[in-house]
This record gives sequence, C-alpha cells and structure tokens, in this order.
Amino acid sequence: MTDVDLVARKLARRFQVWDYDGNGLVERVDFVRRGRRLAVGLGYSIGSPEHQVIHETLVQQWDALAAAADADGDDKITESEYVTAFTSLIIDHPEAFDELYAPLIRLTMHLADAGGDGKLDRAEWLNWSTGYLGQSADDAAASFDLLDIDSDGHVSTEEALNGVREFYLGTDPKADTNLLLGPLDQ
Ligand SMILES: [Ca+2]
Ligand SMILES: [Ca+2]
Ligand SMILES: [Ca+2]
Repeated sequence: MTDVDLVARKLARRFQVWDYDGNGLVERVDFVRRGRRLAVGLGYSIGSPEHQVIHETLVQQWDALAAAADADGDDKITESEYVTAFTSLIIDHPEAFDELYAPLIRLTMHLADAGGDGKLDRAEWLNWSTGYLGQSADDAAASFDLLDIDSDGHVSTEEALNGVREFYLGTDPKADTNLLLGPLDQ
C-alpha cells in the first residue's frame, strides 16, 4: 500500500468525523449538534450561557472550515472539497501543519478542559472525544491511551498536537496514531 492510499483513508475517516450527523456532507448543523452534545456532556443545559459560548465557538469553527474548504460556496463541504483543501493546505505543505492546527488544539483545550489545568484527564478526553468527535466510548478510551505518550494520566497540548500531526502526516500503515479517530475504513 502506498502512502497516498494511507493518506486517502485517513482523510476519508476525518471527513466522516466532521460529518457529525452522517449525511455525507459537512454543514453548519454538524457543528450545532456537536455543540449541544458537548454542552450536555459538560453538564450545561441547552440554552445556558455556557452552551451559548460553545455554540458560538463551534459556529466560528464551521465558518473557518467553510472558508478553507467550501470551494463552490454552497454552505456544504463535500468529501471531495475537503480532501482537495486539506491536500493543498497541509499534505503539500507539512511544515504548515503546526501553525494551521495549533488553533484547533487550543480550541480543544479551551472547550474540553473542564478542570482548567491546561491538560485533559481521561474523563475530560472521553467527554470531548465522544461529544465533539462523536467517537464510541471504546475508541475514545483507546485514543486517550495513544495520545498520553508519557502515561501521566493527562493529554497535554503538546501530546495532542503530536498525536494529530502523526495521524495526518505519519506514513507508517501500522502506526498506533492511525487509530486516533477509531479504525480507518469504517
Ligand atoms: Ca453532516
Ligand atoms: Ca460546497
Ligand atoms: Ca501525558
């Protein structure tokens, strides 16, 4: 299997995860829904000020993703649009990865770090992974273990960035980090 195939499988999986409601398109509603689930998981009621902050933050994230990937401007990102944008922005410019992805990692820490210590414990990660990413509990637990490289019971900003970088840019078909979003080829 070539690297190109591995990258394609990873991007296909990432697109599935962005597509929160599984209708084959990434749209604003996917972000609205993950915001609701994330808020409830954090113990905030729908419509509360805390939920409103999460909602607005995720709608901004949708706006940024759409600006980068919705090439035809129809407010829907197809898998083809996503792959084209991701390839030109990151796969063809791996040195740009940290700069482009750091904001998403910061966002993750901002919304997921309920305890406010700047890193995610297992419970915080499980809530983020099942709520925001829509992962199964088993896949969320597995991804925590592979991100927490130093096994101190927390995912730090650096560990998260390293894991995500390896997911997108790693070329080993057997690497643990390929399972960051659950098994490929779902
Ligand atoms: Ca969708
Ligand atoms: Ca589009
Ligand atoms: Ca750690």
